[in-house]
Amino acid sequence: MSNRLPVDHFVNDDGTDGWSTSPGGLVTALEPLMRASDGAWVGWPGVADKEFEPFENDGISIVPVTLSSAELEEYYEGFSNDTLWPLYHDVISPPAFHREWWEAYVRVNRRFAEAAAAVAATGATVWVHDYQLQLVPRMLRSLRPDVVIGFFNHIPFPPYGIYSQLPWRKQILDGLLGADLIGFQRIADAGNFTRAVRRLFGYATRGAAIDVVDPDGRPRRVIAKQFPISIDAASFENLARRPDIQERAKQIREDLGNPKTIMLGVDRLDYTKGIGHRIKAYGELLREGRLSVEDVTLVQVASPSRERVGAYMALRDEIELAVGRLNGDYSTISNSAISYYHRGYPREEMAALYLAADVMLVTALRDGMNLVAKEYVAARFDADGVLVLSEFAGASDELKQAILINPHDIEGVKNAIMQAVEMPKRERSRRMRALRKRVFDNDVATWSASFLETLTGGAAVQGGVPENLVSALRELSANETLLVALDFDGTLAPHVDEPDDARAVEGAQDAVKRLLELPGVRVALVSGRALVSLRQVADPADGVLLAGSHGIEVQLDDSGLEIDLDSAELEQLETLARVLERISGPVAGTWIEKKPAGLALHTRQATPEDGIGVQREAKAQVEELLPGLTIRDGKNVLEFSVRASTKGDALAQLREHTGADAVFYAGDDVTDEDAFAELGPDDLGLKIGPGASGARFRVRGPEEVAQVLALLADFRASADAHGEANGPSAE
Ligand code: GDG
Repeated sequence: MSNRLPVDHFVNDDGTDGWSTSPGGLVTALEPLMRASDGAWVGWPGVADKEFEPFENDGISIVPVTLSSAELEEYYEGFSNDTLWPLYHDVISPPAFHREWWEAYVRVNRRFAEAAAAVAATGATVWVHDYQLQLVPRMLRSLRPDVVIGFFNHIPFPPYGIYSQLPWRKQILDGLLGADLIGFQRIADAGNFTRAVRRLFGYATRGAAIDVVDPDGRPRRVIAKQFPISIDAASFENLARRPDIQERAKQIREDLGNPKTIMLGVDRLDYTKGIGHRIKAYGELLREGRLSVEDVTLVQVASPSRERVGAYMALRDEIELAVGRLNGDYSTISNSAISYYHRGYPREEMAALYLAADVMLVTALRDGMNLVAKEYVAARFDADGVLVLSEFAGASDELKQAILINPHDIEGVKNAIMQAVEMPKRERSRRMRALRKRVFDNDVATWSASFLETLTGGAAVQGGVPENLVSALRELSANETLLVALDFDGTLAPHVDEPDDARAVEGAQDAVKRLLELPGVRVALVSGRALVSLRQVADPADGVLLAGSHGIEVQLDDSGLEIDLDSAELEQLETLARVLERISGPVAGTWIEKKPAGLALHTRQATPEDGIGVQREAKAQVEELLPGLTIRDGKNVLEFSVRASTKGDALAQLREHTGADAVFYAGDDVTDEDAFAELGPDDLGLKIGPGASGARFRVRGPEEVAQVLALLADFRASADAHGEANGPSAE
């Protein structure tokens, strides 16, 4: 989730809506992952007052959130960009506090949270981005306690003395603490955040861990730490290596009159970027004769930004006045002091500019990271060029071989510029090589992987079977009798829209067959599916034990099975049916399905708003009329059941029935957590995919489960052959 979607809207010639992908670093980093995990991106499409239906773009579901033009003014231009932005950037410009802006911020954050709650699968991982959405984690957690929530703050987090000016300082912190993991650019930002939490909430913190208490009174651990963002370095280098881009870089140098030194600044026109400080230092060097326009020129790209916010209008006037003065004082007919461009350029032109520039000036007064600095480094495959970098940009924590400056110290900036202009080639390339190593070692893919690994336990992101799991399987296989209990959908079979279409992957089918034939091994399927539906995918005649409907229906042989509800349960079922029919009846796209001991309310074909509304209403009424009834959240479905049972209950029953010495359990769903909780130290739990889990091991998907089961069968077979397991065959 981010304020802006990674797509731009346009209108086709025939009046229909069209979408183009904006190729930002975030999209590049997350695209493969989102595609692989059936991901959705929730955000605002960039046009006010227009509603768009969710759609697919390049394999990613796009879920547009609507903003009115009044909300755009109050939530986005107002609270986000004229309250939070200046406050979080050291109050370089005074923040404005308006209660109506805050109210709009709350309202819009709630809309985002609801949109995510409506589309996230059970146990999904939701990654919320940036300061516009700081209330979303808490709101989302209360709507969907099952999802795992990460938050990343792209801008700095200010010291307490500044942060505490915010009239809504407690609400914002509380909003963020709804997340499981809160990521910052710098270690200093994470420290500022943790200190603010201690001051305002008194929670205990140890290192990155904060022990919070949720509104329901339950303790929970939140992690707050730094994850410095980066760029897709390889793709930037590839761009710079293109012959047409190199040709263009040469052309730029020629058009500027082939000066000895070209200096470059590339920034959004923002008061945090220190553009004025840069121009001032350069102007003084020209005035003092330390530099001359015959030898040196400055190219400044200032891309238009937030042009309806007063402080940005004033900044533009100020910068353009300074540029005009400098050119008036020092430019000649053949040499300009500054070439200033107030417009955006395509990425290709940016790469050519980076290649053409001998010195890159990044003089931000405060900047979360500053990706321009990293892009410059990535583009310089020739290991040339000098980076002058502000200490107040997050990038300076990593890019130590740049010439680091304090932009407020104008004399210091001037000396740094002179050092850059005069730096010998050998030193330039030594520094640039070190900078490049850093940027390529820590690119945006590493960044997102390490964030997600911390959030979800991570192995989910990689393929294959981890080494420590292999040895645990070997150990497990040596037990005398073994129960292999498996969830079906998402574990043996990939998730599909129609349950009837689900099939276990081939390797898993083979491995299960082998396990069934091995002495001392029992195999069970433990599923949320009703038993009838489970029988479609596994045959009890083959010896598979079945536990359906989260353990309400357990089949331990190949005879038929009916479950008998007692009269109290039947009465509850009747009430439940009445309530659900009343709520779902009038709403198109919702329907009720009969379950062995309850009912399921489906909202898959309703609009997201209707779906959320119907679910919320149903939950509230059922909780009131039938307190204690089991309710399960699924993707676009709510399941109510009059008999309380969990997969944990099912597993306990199966363990007792088989008398197994050890249990292997694998599952991907939140409901599988009840089963993991049943496992003892000699058992082995395997979580499939991302999401918080009590399982000891984790793999990516059904293909990996197949490999794991095959390994287990191999170990077991060879243990039998060597008489290590004293199973029935050995007796
Ligand atoms: C925020 C934080 C943090 C700029 N002009 C043009 C253009 N750009 C591209 C740059 C770069 C990006 O925009 C700017 O990123 P920065 O990191 O420099 O700064 P912010 O926009 O303030 O970003 C910042 C970042 O979030 C990520 O977390 O680093 O601290 O403030 O990629 O190349 N791109 C094109 N034409 C332009 O005219 N194509």
